[in-house]
Amino acid sequence: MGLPLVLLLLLPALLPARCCEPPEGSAGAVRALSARLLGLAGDPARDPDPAVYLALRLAREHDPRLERRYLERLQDAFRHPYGRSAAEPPHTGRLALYLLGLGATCPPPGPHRSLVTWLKYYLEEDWKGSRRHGHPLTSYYQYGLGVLTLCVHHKRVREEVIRRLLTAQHHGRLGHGGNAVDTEAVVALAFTCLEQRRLVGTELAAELRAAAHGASRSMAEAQGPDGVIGNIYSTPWALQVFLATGACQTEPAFGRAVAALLENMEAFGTAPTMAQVLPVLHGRSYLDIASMRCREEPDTLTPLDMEPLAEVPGNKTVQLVVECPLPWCYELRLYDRPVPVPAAASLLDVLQAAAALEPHDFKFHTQDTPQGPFLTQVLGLEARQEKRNYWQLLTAPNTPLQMGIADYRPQDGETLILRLSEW
Ligand code: B12
Repeated sequence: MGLPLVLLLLLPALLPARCCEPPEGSAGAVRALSARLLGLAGDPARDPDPAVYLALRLAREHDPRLERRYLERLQDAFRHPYGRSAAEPPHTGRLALYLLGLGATCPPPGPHRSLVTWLKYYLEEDWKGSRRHGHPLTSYYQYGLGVLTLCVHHKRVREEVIRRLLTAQHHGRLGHGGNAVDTEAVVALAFTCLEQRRLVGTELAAELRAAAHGASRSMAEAQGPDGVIGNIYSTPWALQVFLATGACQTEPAFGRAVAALLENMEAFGTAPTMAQVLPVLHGRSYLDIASMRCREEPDTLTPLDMEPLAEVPGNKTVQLVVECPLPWCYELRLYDRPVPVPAAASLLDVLQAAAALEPHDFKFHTQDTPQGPFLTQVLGLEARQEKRNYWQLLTAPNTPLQMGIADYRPQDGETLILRLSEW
């Protein structure tokens, strides 16, 4: 005899909360972070970012009106006809994120067949690039995001395109600048999606399952004693993999990593970082977009304004160093000077102060990205995407910063290095 009907109906209420969700006690902090992201999303001065929209959609509570308005702004921003000139790399990652966002919209927007076709085209371009140069034209992160998105939209991807990722993972080629966790995680999410949604034959499915589980295991092994996997900003990505593969139910690293995020919530103070951490704090991964059902959503979230930064009186001095260790540079150390700035200054403020110093021998350029200003040029030397070099930010003697120029606030007496590096 089975369980009586009334007991069956009561069962979900009697069972403990799913073990893959963050602890009950963290609900208030997670809700406050969601509300703060909502506050930033309501600011018309900020460009809309599909990753922010995704985080709002994957949350447990909503503000449907504000989400709708954000979607409209996003649709406006992505309306321009697609295409690409030979000079720029394909828009694989941006379009993939936007399509993931559309996939998470309730009710679903009209068909976006032409955008899916564009994404397939970009992915093919990236694939051709990876055959020619040994890496995609964009990055393995964007290439992985492209495969994941097509899978979430239930679109098949050519086996060769998938095999490129398997080979790269197998040969440990997914890393950049020493931190590979974010990229490995995105790729493992793509593998898990393809396998779970049965978009590939049984043989490849088994390979993808093994690869995703291997990635999940190596992320658990890479966990530090503080619970962090890679760094604090890549930890949410590792958690998405534990959630998507179901490893969250058995893997002790899962609970430790969630605890690390909850202990370090102040690290997630900008819209893009909040957007990366919130889905996992709601117990969700990007794979959940594939199974989202449009039900009544609780209209219970209200935007919260960010507290202004505390005023810090006084001044500090930062030593600014510019290095060019690449073979074609005429000299290693191109600049080395103390720069006096107000105590609350960011690295961007330091660069601006250096540019204003006599005899005006320091120059730099930035490019706006959804993550903030990206340093592209220093002392007239431009980091070139196609040459895969970039201006790396370090604190002396040799520690790469985990934040961009606008977010990092150096200490008094700190030495900061801008180093032209390869990735
Ligand atoms: C690939 C990548 C890079 C590549 C980008 C080149 C390229 N053409 O792809 C390189 C190696 C150059 C790079 C550099 C840096 N990166 Co990076 N990068 C990534 C990664 C893995 C994927 C980004 C991506 O393609 N997103 C998808 C596309 C569609 O979105 P997008 O917003 O258009 O992406 C562009 C910008 O994000 C920009 N970008 C990449 N990294 C960074 C970092 C900052 C601070 C800014 C403002 C922009 C920026 O390049 C992307 C491609 O054009 C992310 C991982 C992640 N979880 O997001 C880290 C990530 C964004 N990077 C990070 C960091 C810290 C840096 C550096 C500051 C490291 C350093 N110490 O020098 C530098 C930036 C220095 C500078 N010059 O301003 C952190 C940011 C954390 C934070 N607090 O916000 C992340 C989250 C990695 C991590 N887990 O720590 N990065």
